Amino acid sequence: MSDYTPSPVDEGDLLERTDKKVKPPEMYKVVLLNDDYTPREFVTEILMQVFHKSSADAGRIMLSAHTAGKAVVGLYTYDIATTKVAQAHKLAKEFEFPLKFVVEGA
Ligand code: TYC
Repeated sequence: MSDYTPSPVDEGDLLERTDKKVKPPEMYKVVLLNDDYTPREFVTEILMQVFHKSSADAGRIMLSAHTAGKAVVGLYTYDIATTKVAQAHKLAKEFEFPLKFVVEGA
């Protein structure tokens, strides 16, 4: 037998949160930086494979970075943003391209 003795509040009552302690997570921008060496197709592929962008969105984001110098890829929690950027940098390094992303507070 267990020693557990339910308190009245455990006996089928719905526990409702009365304060507002649960905040949505802070979001961070992943920003794509232009460079003169990484092929456009490679950038587009990374945006599709790592950031799950459609072909059309990936092409638009790549072109925006190419012309403006940088482009926002999306908003993510800190862990997801830094993980995706690390994956993208690893792939770029494997192919010896200088492609860079930065994570910024949103
Ligand atoms: N500027 C690169 C070229 O002309 C293409 C490119 C686009 C590279 C966007 C990086 O974030 C970038 N090959």
